[in-house]
Amino acid sequence: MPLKIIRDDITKVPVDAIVNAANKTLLGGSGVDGAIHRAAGPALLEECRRLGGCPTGQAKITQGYNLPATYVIHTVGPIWQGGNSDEAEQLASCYQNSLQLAKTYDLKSMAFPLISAGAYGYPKEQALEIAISTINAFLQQNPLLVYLVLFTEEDLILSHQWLKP
Ligand code: AR6
Repeated sequence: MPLKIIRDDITKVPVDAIVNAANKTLLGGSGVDGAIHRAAGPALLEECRRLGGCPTGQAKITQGYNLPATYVIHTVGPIWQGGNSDEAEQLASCYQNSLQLAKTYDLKSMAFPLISAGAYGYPKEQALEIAISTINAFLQQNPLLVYLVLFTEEDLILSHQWLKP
């Protein structure tokens, strides 16, 4: 099944797992991370404290608590530094490791935000390209319903332009 690109608030999406664009501490932050912690409630932070952080490009799973999603997969995107510091490989690893975790947990559906494309400054077109190509490569081998959830109309339009042949 091909990737579905939608505009929504990821905290409202009823899937088996939503992915959080976290930082290495896994202790919360602004952007989508803040929104997920607010919607999930304080028990999420309690569980995150026990995880001991997460390296860039890796992913860890928790319960979803008050979210409609059953689980949250926390991944840490790279901070954009101009493009010559392995940012593309690290960003692709975020998607791959999150998808792999979903497979390990036998999940049927999951939703990603556009990792690194906010506070971490990754250029949106390039972030979109990596998200779409990495997820679609995985979906050629694995049955899973995957949403890429964009937060603004502008990002959705950008994704349509990018998807044009
Ligand atoms: N639903 C879907 N997408 C959202 C939502 C939402 N509710 N809120 C924001 N976005 P960012 P990063 C989009 O900054 O760049 C945090 O402080 C947003 O428009 O959330 O990976 C962490 O703790 C953008 O396209 O994540 C880290 O310190 C995308 O989510 C740092 O920010 C990612 O923006 C991570 O930065």
